[in-house]
Amino acid sequence: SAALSDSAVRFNANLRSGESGQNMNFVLKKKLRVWCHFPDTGWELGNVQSLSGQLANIFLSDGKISTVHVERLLPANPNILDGTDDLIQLSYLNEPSVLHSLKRRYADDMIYTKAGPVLVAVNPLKKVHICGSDFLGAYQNKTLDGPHVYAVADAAYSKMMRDGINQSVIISGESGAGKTETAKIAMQYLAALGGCSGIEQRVLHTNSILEAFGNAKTLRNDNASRFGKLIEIQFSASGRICGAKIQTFLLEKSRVVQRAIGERSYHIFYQLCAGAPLVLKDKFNLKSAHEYEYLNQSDCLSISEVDDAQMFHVLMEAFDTVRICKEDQENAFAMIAALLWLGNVKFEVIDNEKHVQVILDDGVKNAAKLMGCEVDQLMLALSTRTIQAGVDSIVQRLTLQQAMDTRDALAKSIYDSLFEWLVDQINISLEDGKRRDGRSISILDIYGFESFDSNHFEQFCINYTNERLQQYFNRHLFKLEQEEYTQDGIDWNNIDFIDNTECLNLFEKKPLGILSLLDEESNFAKATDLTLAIKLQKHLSSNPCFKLGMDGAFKILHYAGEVVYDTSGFLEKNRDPLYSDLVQLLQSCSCQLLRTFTSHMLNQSQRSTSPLWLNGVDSQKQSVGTKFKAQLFRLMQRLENTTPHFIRCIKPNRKQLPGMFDNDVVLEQLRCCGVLEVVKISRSGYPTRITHQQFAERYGFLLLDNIDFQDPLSVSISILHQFKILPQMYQVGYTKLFFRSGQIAALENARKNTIGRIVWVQKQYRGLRA
Ligand code: AOV
Ligand code: MG
Repeated sequence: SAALSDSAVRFNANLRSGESGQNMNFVLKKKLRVWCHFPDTGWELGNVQSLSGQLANIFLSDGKISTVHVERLLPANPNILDGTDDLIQLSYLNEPSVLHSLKRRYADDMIYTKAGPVLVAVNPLKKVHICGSDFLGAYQNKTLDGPHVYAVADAAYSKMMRDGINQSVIISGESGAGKTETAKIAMQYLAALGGCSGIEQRVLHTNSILEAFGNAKTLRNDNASRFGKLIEIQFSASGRICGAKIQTFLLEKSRVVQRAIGERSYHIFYQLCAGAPLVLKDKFNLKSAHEYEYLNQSDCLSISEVDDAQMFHVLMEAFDTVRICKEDQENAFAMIAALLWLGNVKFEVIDNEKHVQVILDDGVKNAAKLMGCEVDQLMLALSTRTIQAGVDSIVQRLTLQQAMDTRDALAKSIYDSLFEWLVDQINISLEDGKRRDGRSISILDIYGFESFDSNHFEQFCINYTNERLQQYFNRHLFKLEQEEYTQDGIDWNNIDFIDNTECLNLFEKKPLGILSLLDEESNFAKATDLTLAIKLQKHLSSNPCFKLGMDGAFKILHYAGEVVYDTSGFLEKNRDPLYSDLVQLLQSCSCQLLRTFTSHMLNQSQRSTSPLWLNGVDSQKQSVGTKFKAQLFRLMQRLENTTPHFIRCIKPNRKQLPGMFDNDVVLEQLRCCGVLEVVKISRSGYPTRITHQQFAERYGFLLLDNIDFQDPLSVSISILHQFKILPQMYQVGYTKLFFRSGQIAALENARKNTIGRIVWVQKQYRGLRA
């Protein structure tokens, strides 16, 4: 039957938005290739055989004939366009065609495809031979110019050198889509291009360090980044790498003490247990990973095909290359060991009110030794809390839950500080002391969009970051582009894109956005996760991106899909309390690193001049959500001062398997990130733009006729006429000329030849005189 299900109609309507009915009529009349949509099997390729009314007989590629309602058909591209390397070249731009192109290429290990100005990278999940020195050289010499991360890095570099403007490479995509690998490939190219002093090797090796301490196995990705990273690679005026600066964003510190079954904590814990040399093992009293509570609780200690011991050696080499001194390395490892032992600290209930004391065993003894404090001191800090009551202070014993939370809070804040301290040490090592201001290329690699069965405050922050980034992508590829056409008064039909402003408002609006409401609730001592859920429901139910879920959960309709968040733990994680007893403990430790951390913790909390400890907690501390939002705003501002280059990573399936291209999974990602719309806009758009003045200055001397007018616009028009640029290939705006792609090439060529001739004549002339 030709009856269409609701979803198919919606689906089709969605697809048709890019395709005029005219195209389809043409294809039907000429009996050309078409895509047929079948509810069970999806899109299939076929040829129109006959047509009667709204029903078409289609000869499918498997030899069968099927009768299909024309609503289920879309035009397919001629085979010559199969596997085209820029989607912009497709005659028909619809979802099945785009999918087909990507799939064809993917099957041949061609994982990169251009979508207008954006590079689409489909994760191969296996080694493909398209990187390495041969390819580096080929892109450098321009003997290869097909779509590649190298080509993007090359374009950024050339533009930086030519225009003197800082560039950025912005890599986005879901968790496991390949962002981090792509970022490394881009860095590799820049290192090859701008390297000579050896600093480029140091820059490259920072990846191994940051991944050991900031990446972990999740259910989505065996090497998932649990922090965001912006690395600014700095260049000298001659285009050589002279330094780098890394900025990181909100590390998921809860992972150190807790995570879902089947996931791991940070790689470094397992690497140290497996690979530490005997001296260190002795010194830290190290056992194997399964003996530590912090590691064995999630039923996952190893990653298939990863040798943690070997990775530890890679890490130590990276430390040496980046020039982190041995002492610092060992101090960092000692901290990791201290955290492992801290996780083994156990408590026993000692009275009817469920108050506890620490059991004196290996756990607390080793932890105290590695932290450089007395065992008694540590035991006391983990089982009691000092509370200020007027001028007096009262020491209160903790319950089991409170004591475990205190222990975990200590572990989390030590790890977080350790990570930041490491980033600081790396930055000190990569700093170019002589630099005033210069050119740079920044590469952004953040944690990708995540949706699990159960999502918490961490996913909330990660997905918020991705919304911000999507907004930046939209702004640059749609809004600014279209605004520029309109402002300059040229003919233009606006292209729709999925605007995510509403969703960002849901997060950011004051006072009625989630972050503000969360802060407000965090300030109530009596608030619970349930009162938070009720508050959100009360104020946000009118936002179309918000829905209340069951049992204190809420849903957000993200650009990349719907995610259900569990409010449990939101308040505590947002408050991220800093207990005065713990701060005092750390300050009294003989371990220098821990004392450094405390000053950092205190600084971070941005307290007023007089410390305000309420019930043993620093109440002046800025909430995690608010701090993170401010950080993101600063990031966006920094990116605004660069020329962005976008790479969209796509994961081909949800199983992390090579060679498996799941149409639905890919399509979903293409839709969410607006790749199709980007192609549409750049195809109908005018990617080259230049002011009348610049154009006249650059090409004016090519004019054959002597013209007596001087105004740039008239000069420009004469040039356009002389070179017979077709009127449909450009538009004249109030201040600029807008060209479709490929038009400037002919002019540039003429310019180069003419200059070549002039130089030749000058040489001859000089030769004659000499
Ligand atoms: P992500 O950065 O986008 O996820 P990764 O870059 O970590 O994803 O990629 C996930 C895995 O895919 C890697 O560990 C590799 O096994 C494989 N992979 C990715 N790109 C390539 C490539 N170009 N060639 C070969 N294998 C690749 V997350 O950090 O989870 O958002 O938070
Ligand atoms: Mg990553």
